[in-house]
Amino acid sequence: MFDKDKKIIFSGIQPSGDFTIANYFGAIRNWVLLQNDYNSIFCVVDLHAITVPQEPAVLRRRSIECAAMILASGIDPEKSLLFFQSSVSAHSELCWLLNCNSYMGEMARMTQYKEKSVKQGDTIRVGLFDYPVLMAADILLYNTDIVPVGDDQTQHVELARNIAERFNHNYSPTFVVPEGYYGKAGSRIMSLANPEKKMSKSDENTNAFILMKDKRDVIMNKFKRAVTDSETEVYYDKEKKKGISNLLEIYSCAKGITIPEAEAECRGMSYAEFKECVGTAVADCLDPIQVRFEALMNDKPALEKILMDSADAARSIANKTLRKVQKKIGFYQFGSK
Ligand code: ATP
Ligand code: LTN
Repeated sequence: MFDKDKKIIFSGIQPSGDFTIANYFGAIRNWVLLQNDYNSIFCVVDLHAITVPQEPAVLRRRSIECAAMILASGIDPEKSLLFFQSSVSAHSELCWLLNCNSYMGEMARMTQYKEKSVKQGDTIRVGLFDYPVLMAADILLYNTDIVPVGDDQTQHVELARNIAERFNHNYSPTFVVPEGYYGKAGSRIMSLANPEKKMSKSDENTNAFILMKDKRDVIMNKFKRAVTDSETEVYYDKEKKKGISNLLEIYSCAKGITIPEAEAECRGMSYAEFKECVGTAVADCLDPIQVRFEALMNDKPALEKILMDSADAARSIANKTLRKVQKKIGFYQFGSK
């Protein structure tokens, strides 16, 4: 399936909540475009999701729904691999080996850890601290050249690069040093309830995000309530008009146009008219994805086959890397001279 002349991309997404339009515009939509030009590997990272508490039955349902939503968005199983992280044990195993080559100091600097640990009080899981090393393992197992993610993951991709370079230096060249890829628009969609904060699928305020599963009336209502400002004019200014600028960015993503084009279309509208336009554009963009999602969820055996076949293919690539690393580290090689 993979073409030797093409570079490799890998990306992951957590089944920590139903996907939002930020996950779609910031990540999944880019994957769909990139899969034509790269050997593409996508992973529903369930091991990452349990770094914060999850209800087992909910995690199980969400994991399969997340996979279906990725396929419904246009990931083509003929071109790309899509599997659950927990199906390929090499992810956990390489994570341990990399843990022993990573430093507490560099991990303690991770802003996502600092932000997420605040919410956990005195029950912060060790896994939450270790999250970026598992992410490095995900990436490095597949000789990944490019990692398409949203802006919030820059620091984690940088850490994966540092871990790869250090390992290559301490042992001998082993890992490909990956590069981050950030889409032009939509790489940082903000919360509708607080445009100072990024839109996040695990936000406790359901008005903060639009889910990819949300029906048209819910979408229209959430946009109606979106926080803006006390002016009346629609124009783009990321400093002064965070709420409106975020809506313009969402509109441009949903319509597939640039922000200046979106601004030109919407200038002169009242805030109420503008919000209605954004809602309609988003609902129109999600409509066909929701139809495909329902169809995929109604054929579980076919969906499971895609995930299992992909996991088999991923496992064979990942195990090769893992064996190479174990050998370099000095684990005993049976049958060697
Ligand atoms: P959680 O709230 O559980 O941390 P999340 O919504 O931040 O989840 P992730 O699963 O961590 O989403 O990220 C999946 C992908 O979506 C990543 O590539 C990430 O960069 C991208 N992404 C997440 N939030 C945004 C956002 N607000 N704008 C653009 N891209 C985003
Ligand atoms: N931490 C990522 C999800 C993720 C990921 C990866 C992304 C886990 N492993 C490997 C790219 C490559 C996030 O988006 N929050």
